[in-house]
Amino acid sequence: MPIEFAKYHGLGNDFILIDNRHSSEPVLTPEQAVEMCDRHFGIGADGVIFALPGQNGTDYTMRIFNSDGSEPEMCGNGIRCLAKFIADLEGEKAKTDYRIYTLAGVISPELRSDGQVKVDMGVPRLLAGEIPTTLGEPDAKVIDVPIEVAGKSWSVTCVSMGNPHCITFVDDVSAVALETVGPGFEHHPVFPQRTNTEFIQVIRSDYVKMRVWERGAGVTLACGTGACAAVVAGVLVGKCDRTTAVELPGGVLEIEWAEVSGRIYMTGPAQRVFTGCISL
Ligand code: ZDP
Repeated sequence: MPIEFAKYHGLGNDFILIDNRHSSEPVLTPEQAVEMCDRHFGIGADGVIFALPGQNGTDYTMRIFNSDGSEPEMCGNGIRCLAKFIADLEGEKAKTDYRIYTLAGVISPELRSDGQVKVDMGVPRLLAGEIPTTLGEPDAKVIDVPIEVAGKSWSVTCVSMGNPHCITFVDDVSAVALETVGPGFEHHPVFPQRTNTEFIQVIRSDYVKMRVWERGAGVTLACGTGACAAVVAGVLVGKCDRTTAVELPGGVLEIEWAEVSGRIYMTGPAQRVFTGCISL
């Protein structure tokens, strides 16, 4: 059966978007998503995102499969792409603000007139039991805790943006052997749901460089939830301002952790690359 799709990216974190408005179940299996994400035998992407009917009063539901077929709760760059995709599908009827139901709760992207998408990412979760990790007691925060990976001790801070993140500050991000150490973090027994891992180099308190090893996707050019988690970790350890720009290999995301509401706002681009039709 031929499946229509559109390819989008947010800072080079690329996704296949599927119009799934007619059904509340994804039209593809995780195995089919893996095939489509393959960069040599398929379309090529870091994940597949489905725009499904809304629930609980929301406009749409977002589901996503990673390139390995696993299903994350949330996806920051992906939800910016989803917002653009929906606006493109709706054409004249498009709105500027949407409420999207995700496995991490209701997330609200706003399409701004300058082409950027600003997303209310909700409130980060900091307790070990919520992340989840066994690096601390379930109701304690995990801030600057040592962990052994690839024969080295790293000091990590853990944050959930709906999906799990482990953040470590380094002197030089370009020196991190992501392919070697990434899997060691992702599959470490202290992370029962596995984890995304962000390596952060602080340039100034309001500007950091980040490289990421994503759960289920490996090295990617950007990670929206990861950039949010990194700024939260930076504030917690006293290295970052509440408004900090995060430079990723694919470009820059603006992150703000609002003091009063505790909500995180992420602003960045999302772009359509091409549309197509594939037979599986
Ligand atoms: O949590 C996970 O398994 C991630 N791989 C999901 C994707 C996160 C993403 N890169 C982001 O921008 O937040 C899409």
